[in-house]
Amino acid sequence: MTSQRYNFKLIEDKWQKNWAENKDFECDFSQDKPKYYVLEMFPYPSGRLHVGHVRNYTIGDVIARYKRAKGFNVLHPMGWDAFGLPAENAAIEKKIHPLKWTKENIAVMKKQIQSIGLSYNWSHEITTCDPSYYQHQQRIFLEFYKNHFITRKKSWVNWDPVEKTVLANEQVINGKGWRSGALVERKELHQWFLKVKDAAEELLCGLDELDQWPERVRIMQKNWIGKSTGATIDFSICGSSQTISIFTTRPDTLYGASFIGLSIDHPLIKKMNIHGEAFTLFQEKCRHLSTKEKDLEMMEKIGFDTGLKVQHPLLPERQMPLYILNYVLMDYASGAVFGCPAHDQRDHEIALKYNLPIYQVIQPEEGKIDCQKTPYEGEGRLIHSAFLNGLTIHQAKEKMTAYVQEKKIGTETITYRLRDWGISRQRYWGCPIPIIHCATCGIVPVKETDLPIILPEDVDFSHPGNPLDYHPDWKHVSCPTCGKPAQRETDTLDTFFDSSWYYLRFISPESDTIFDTNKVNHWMAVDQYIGGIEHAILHLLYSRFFNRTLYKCGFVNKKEPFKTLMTQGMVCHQTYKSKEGKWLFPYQVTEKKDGQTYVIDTDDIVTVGRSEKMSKSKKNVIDTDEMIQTYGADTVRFFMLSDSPPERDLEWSTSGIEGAFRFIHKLWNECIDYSSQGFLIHSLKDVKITNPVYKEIRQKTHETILAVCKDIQAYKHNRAIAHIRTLCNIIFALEKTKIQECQAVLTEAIETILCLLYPIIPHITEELWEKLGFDGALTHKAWPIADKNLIKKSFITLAVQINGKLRDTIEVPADLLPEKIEEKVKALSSIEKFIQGKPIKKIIIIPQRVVNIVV
Ligand code: ANZ
Ligand code: ZN
Repeated sequence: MTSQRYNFKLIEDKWQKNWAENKDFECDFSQDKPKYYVLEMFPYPSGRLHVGHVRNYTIGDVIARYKRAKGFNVLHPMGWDAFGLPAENAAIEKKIHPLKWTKENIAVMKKQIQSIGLSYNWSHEITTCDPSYYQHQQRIFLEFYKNHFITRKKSWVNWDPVEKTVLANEQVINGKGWRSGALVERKELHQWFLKVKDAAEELLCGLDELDQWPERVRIMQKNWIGKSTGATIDFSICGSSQTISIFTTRPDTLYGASFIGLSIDHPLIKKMNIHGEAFTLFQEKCRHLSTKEKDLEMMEKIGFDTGLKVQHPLLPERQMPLYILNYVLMDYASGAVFGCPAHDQRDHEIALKYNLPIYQVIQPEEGKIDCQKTPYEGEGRLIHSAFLNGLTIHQAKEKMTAYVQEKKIGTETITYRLRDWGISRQRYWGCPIPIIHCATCGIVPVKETDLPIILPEDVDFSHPGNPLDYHPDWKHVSCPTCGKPAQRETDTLDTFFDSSWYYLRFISPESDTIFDTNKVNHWMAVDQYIGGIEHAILHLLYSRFFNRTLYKCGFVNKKEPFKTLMTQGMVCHQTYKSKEGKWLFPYQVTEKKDGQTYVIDTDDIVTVGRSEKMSKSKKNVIDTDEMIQTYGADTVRFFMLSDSPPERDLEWSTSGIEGAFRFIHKLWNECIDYSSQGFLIHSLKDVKITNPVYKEIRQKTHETILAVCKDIQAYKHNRAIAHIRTLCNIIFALEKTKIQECQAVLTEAIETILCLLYPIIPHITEELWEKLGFDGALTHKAWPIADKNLIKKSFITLAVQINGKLRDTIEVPADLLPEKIEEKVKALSSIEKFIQGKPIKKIIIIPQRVVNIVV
């Protein structure tokens, strides 16, 4: 009976073909079913699917299949985030054209995805490097530009002088270019920006509405937006009419100011016309400043004394030196600070280094401190601060802010850490920016009718710098306004731009406008978005900004794009090291009976390290293709979902996957056994169940339906699986007889098990469904409904007291509401007897235990 063996290859192949041929997962734009849009973050086509992808998509697939069975019209699309640097690197290193490299990778990864049996609407597939996608992105760019959401301004970038290119922060390693090794320079370039900063407040407030997002993500976004309230105070330079505006979150410490610091990029510095070797040296040091915030925090704080003095606004006798400081950023607040070394770490470092006075102005409530040695940044009360003395920090902030406003030397100010989003990349493999630069007319947007601006394919990567710049004719065009020779913008768009609106394009990828507004308004917002926590800030914030901006331009009718968000945990694996201290792949080692782990080839002992996030550098990775080849997609899916809830890390282990494999085998064998012994499918309609054993099985079956529903909706897939396994164990252990009653109850249980397991392991359940002779395809079967009458409610017994004396007991459902309990207690005849018509003063309920009536 070889055909009865569990051959997952044949089965998985068969059903994947079947679903595709029947177009089982295509959704229509019908209004009669409620809509459900489930989306997993689309992948970058790097070449191979990572285990993390598989987990992400499997979680999404369970939700999509479950929602379909629940009667929803489900949109579940997949596509490719296909522009970006790796393709360009491949072009340079392997001499493959980025387009070819990308297309080949997509083909490989699509096959991998299909082998997992994911229920995608493949007719909605999009690829961001395709003109059919990016031409609409160019339309969005023009809309945003027209409505002043995009601007061009100068900004500092990391410049690799050898490669003649701008580097992303990640490409700067220890201050050097990652490929050339050249010392990175700061360079000011004209760049395109999305004005995210203007939306800071609404992006912050909008977080309150996202109550179905993980709290952790909302906090991360809040911190990133970084709202600070403080004051901007004007300081004047001694012997000059020049003033410097300074933002501070600590106006309470104004009497503690001992120096003033400017950013190296502050416009005043140019005016000062400083010369000399020392200044050149200082400038040189600043030239290699990182634009990374973490680096700025860690680096040595240095300053340059301009020799100028600044007047303290409240103390006529205090004139403070004016320094240029390497930790003051031009793009935060006004690019200037007043140094208060007693209460700020960075300022303290500077004061010690340049021997500047340290004035303590905050005193902790208790204990002694010495601010000359270490700065004090904690709570306390004001000292040495005239009218502020004795106040708390909070009170003093308010009082000082009011004071400077009244004296007209300052104002209350709110600032945000959030910066405008630089979207220009000096790169080839990205969406061309639809702008033309004309010597006469300036910046001229490309005419809508001239779109798309297609990326040329014939480019040369042998030259350093941006290939679009060196292309012989691509950038040379005539100005759309005056007709004179002009040049195309050769910067391309940051790939975060591509992924900030793909969820909208997915809805109507066929549309020849940006999107079909009717459909977009029907399907948005995304009901369930699933992805990695690494996107908690940038991608999610940019997408929120994009959607809100499209809303303002009248393109969509909802402000927030993602209603519910789930961030899945990492996939982890133990690490292995050889005796030489080299990392080993899991497939190179084996654990023997003695509990030790050995290298398979040499029998050398292996050091087993702790489980960590899978990463190529530590070789603790497993190949998903190989797993699917060995165990089948259903087993991989089952294991990934059963080990831990989606939000938690998943510990990959051979024993875990083998356990999953055994369960699936068992399920197969039990079902096949059942049908091959001539057991029939029996409807429960014609059978009366009297045997208590079978009654209990029915009850368990219906309880399982209810529990699994609850667990899937709460994203506790692991718990749902545990419930189904419990039911399976009961059924598998049952002595199966041909009594009608037994067969009918078993039929119901098996039918239910297959339905409940279907979203998790769809191939084998479809096959068994067909083999056992159930009606139709499981894919089209509605989700089972639990018969509430069959579910035993749990009851509890409460003691009933009158004025503290036990008078009776009462049995009530465990979840009965307090007011219902009161009603029931009042109706007890025993109680009436004791109360004898006296008015009840109050009823005290001690949950799960006592009801006390006070008369
Ligand atoms: C005086 C002071 C006294 C400050 C003190 C702190 C402690 P957050 O909270 O992040 O908004 N600052 C202002 N502009 C800056 C710039 N462009 N680059 C670097 N630092 C800047 O930080 C606000 C504080 O950072 C401000 O408050 C200012 O220093 C500094 F005991 O002013 B403070
Ligand atoms: Zn012109």
